[in-house]
Amino acid sequence: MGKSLTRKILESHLVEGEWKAGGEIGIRIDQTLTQDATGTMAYLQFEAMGAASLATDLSVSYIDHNTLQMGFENADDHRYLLSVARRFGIRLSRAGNGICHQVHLERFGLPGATLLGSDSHTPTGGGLGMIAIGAGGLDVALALGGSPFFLPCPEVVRVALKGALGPWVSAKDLVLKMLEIFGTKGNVGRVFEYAGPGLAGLSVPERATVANMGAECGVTTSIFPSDEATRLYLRSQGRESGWASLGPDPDAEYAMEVEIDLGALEPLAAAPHSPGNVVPVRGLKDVKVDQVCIGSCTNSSYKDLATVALMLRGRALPPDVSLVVTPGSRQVLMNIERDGYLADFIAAGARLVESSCSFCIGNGQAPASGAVSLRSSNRNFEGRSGTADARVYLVSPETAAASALLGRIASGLDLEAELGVRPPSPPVPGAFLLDDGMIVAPLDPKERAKAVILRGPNIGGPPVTVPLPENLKGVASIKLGDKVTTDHIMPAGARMKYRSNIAAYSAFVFEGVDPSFASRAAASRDAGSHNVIVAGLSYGQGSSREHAAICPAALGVRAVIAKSFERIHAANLVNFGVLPLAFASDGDYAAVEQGDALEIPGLRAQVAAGARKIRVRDATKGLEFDAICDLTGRQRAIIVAGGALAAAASARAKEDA
Ligand code: MIC
Ligand code: SF4
Repeated sequence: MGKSLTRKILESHLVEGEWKAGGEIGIRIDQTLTQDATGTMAYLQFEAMGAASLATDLSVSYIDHNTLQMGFENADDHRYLLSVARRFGIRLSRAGNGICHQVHLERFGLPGATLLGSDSHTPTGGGLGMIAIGAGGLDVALALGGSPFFLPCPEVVRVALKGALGPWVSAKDLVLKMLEIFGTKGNVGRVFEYAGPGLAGLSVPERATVANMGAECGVTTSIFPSDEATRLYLRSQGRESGWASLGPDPDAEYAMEVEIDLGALEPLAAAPHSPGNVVPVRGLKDVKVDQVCIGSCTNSSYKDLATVALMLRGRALPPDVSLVVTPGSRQVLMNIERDGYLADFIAAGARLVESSCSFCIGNGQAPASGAVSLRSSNRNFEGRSGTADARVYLVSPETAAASALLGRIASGLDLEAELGVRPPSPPVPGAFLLDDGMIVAPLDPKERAKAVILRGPNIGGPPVTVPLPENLKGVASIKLGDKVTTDHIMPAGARMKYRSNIAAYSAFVFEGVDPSFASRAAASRDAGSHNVIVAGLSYGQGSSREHAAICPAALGVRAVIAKSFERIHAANLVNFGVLPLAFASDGDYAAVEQGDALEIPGLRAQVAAGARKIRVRDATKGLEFDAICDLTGRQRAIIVAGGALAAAASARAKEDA
């Protein structure tokens, strides 16, 4: 049997384990990326590891999430990141240069390479035929120092595309279809590998949209072959020499296969409050729209914005609709300016925000109370927009623009029927205007040692972890339902400025869910008790932010017992010494209540000995149940040591001895 493209790339990077579904493999990482909101912690940890230089081929630190500088904290972070980049030979993409995934696709992604990024949308690079995976900052820091990245050997799903997208239907509708088919849970450990004749009509930025939002299904990554479209894209970026033709063997074996007829797709939307809540746009016609935001790492390429500009050309927006446009990168902005599209936005009354994450992460542009906001981004979790009761729909740029013009949810088909607007097909430049002036090149190796790392008062220390307690004796400090996201655990938006300061950020754990959690947990920690989080299915969906593990750990959380976990968050919990345990039955979950006293006698010994079933005692209810500990030997050693930093330090100490 032949091999999938996923398998070929992973096997060519294999340093530990073997190709066997479910087993753990360790791979060599060629490239890394970080962004400011996860990067400061990643580099604080990299510093703490004491590595002198980088082991990767290329590492880029992006500043894109928090660029508003509503206080000194952001600026302190930016300055720290620049100084660290200088010290270690990392490239730095300055604030204003664009969103990490868009810029990485444009300037650095390479077919056949591996990329590890401290952001859950790192799989965007799969649009270029690379294995691009999101992880916590500590995993990226370890990869920077040359450690392999460990992941469960994936189950590869072949997604065969046939036909071509119809008018007013775009790549976003394809990935929304994938979300309709696969949902946002139950896909942990899978890779979506796209194939089939329908690929020919999809450009790299369109493929990147699909790979980007595969993250919402919870897959490890998504990947497209590297073909003629890839070559043309790299050529337009002046990087054709990086191209190689890559694809699966003709008789490649897959765990599962689905077929999608692109011609049968229609405009879709993810309704509030989950990307998996997919419905046809035609069913939403009566919904009045207050705000429309076009941008984010999902949909802010040149083609996306040129298409929207042509739809707006010569037209004005209704007075009660606010249209926000955030170009994905400075390159996109310069090129739409060169080609006249920027003028269309300005003339139509769109509001321009600098190239950054902006509205997508709730950093500005919060909708009015109860408002409907249509966004071209990838997440519509409740409250993420900055307005607790806003209703956010995720749509394609075409649907967003049509809705902005009509003032209610509408697809391009409706716009064509009502205003006679024809589907635009802007020519995509064969050669983009290129300018890397806002990417700071690494210093000459001789100069690096002289670079001073600059820390302002907002830069705290790396996380402090303590070994796993011998016995757990504590309390179920909070009981949660299904699909708790990392946005619930650690709010972003206005709170993001504390990302470099664990003590300050910890005060906001579960802020939007249970505002008294942090003080309650801190009090029980200070009284010498351990905190345990109890949750339902898919705990830790969404972002890669490791603060969702670090800050609860700082509040004394030693274990999370959930019905199931999302991949990145489970790995982050392990990295920070918090034990993820799974309920064996729904009944056990139902029995435990918030406030119950929980005990696990001999916890450390059981974890170290490889026990799969761990007996939990609910002293309040007077009952006992087995929770499942599905960790590898490597992960158990990390948990017992109190986290990956502690484990790496003790490994180094052994080497030195
Ligand atoms: C997000 O989209 O939620 C973020 C902000 O990009 C996160 C990273 C973070 O929390 O810093 C992600 O997706 O990983
Ligand atoms: Fe930034 Fe939004 Fe993309 Fe996250 S999903 S990287 S916040 S644009």
